[in-house]
Amino acid sequence: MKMVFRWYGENNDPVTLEQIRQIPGVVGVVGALFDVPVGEVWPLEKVKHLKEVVEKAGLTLEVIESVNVHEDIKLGLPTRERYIENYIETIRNLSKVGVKVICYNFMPVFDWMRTELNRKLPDGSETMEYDHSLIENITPQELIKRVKEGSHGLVLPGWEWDRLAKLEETFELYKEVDEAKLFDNFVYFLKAVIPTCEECDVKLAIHPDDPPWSIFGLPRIVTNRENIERFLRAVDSPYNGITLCMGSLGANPDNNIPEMIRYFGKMGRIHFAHVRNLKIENRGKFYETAHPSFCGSHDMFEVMKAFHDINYEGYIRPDHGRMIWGEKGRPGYGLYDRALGAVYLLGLWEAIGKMKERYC
Ligand SMILES: [Mn+2]
Repeated sequence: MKMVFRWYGENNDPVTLEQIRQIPGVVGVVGALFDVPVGEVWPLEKVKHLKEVVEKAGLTLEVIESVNVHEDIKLGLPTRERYIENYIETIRNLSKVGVKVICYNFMPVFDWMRTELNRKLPDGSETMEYDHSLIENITPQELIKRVKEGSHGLVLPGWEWDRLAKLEETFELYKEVDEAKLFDNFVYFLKAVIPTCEECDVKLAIHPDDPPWSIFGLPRIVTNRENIERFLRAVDSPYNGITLCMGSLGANPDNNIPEMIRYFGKMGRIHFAHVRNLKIENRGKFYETAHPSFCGSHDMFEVMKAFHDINYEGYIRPDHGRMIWGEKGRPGYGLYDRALGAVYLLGLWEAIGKMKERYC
C-alpha cells in the first residue's frame, strides 16, 4: 500500500508540498491540472512541469485525480468522438511522465455533492454535511449558490462555475438519458479508451457516485456492488478498475465496504482508495467526521484489514477532513485533519501487519 495525499497545485492550494512531505509515511501526491478546460488535452509540457515540481519536493506523482469526462461523452452526443480522442491523448501524455493511475468519474452534471460545507461540530471543528431532504426542496441553482458561498472563494474539484452556469441546457439534454442509456455511454467510452490504457500501462479507476443515489432526478450508475461489477465485466480488462471511495459508497448503509474491498480486490480491480469516515445520522443524512472508527459510522479497522488481507499494493489517500486548529482553506482539503487521518490509517496498517506476522 502506498499512502498519498491530494494536492491542488502551485498557487491553487494553501497546503504546500513541503508540508505534505513532512507527514510521516506519505510518499506522493495526487495531482491534477486545473487550468485545462474539461474535455481538452492536458498538454505534455504542463504535465511535465507538475511532475518536476512534485519530485523536487521529494514526492511522487503517480496518481491523477481527476481527468474529468466531458458531458457530451456522458450524454452520448455525436461530439463525444472529439472529446474521447482528447481523453486518449491526455492518457498518453500522463503515461509519458510516469503516471500509473487516473481517477475519474461518470456523474452527470454534478460531481460530489454536499448541502453544507461548514457545519460546526461540538468540538469547534467544521465539516461538510449532506442532507437529502434539503436537496428535495431546493433547485439545483440554489444548491450551486450555497456551495459557492461556502467554498471560501476556492474552486472546488468538479465544481467549475462556468460549466454549471449552463445548467438548464444540460438538464434538458439529460431528459433523454436514463440509467440504461448512461450505462451504454459509459461502456462506449471505456471500450474506446481502455486499449490505450493497456498500451500505455495507465490504469483507469472510476470514482463512485457521491452520494451513491440519484439527485435532482439525474441518473447515477456507480453506486453499489452490482452496478460496479456490471461495467467491470462489460470491459473485462485489469485497466478498467475502480477508486474504492468509502466515503461515497459508505453513505449508503446497504453497502458493506470491507466486503466490497475483498470482492473487487480479488478481481484485481481496485487501483486507488479514498479512506475516510462519516457519521450517518439517518438514511440520506450524514456528515464527514475525523478518520478514527469511534468518530463515525464505519469500522476503519475492518476496512484496513480487508485491504491488508487482499495484499493491496495500490494507492490510498485519506479523504475529506474537517477544518481544525483554526485552519482556513478548501472545505474537506485542509492539512491537519487529513494528516491525522493518514497517520491513523498507517498505524492501523502497521498493527494489522505485525499482528499477523508475530501472533497468528
Ligand atoms: Mn472520494
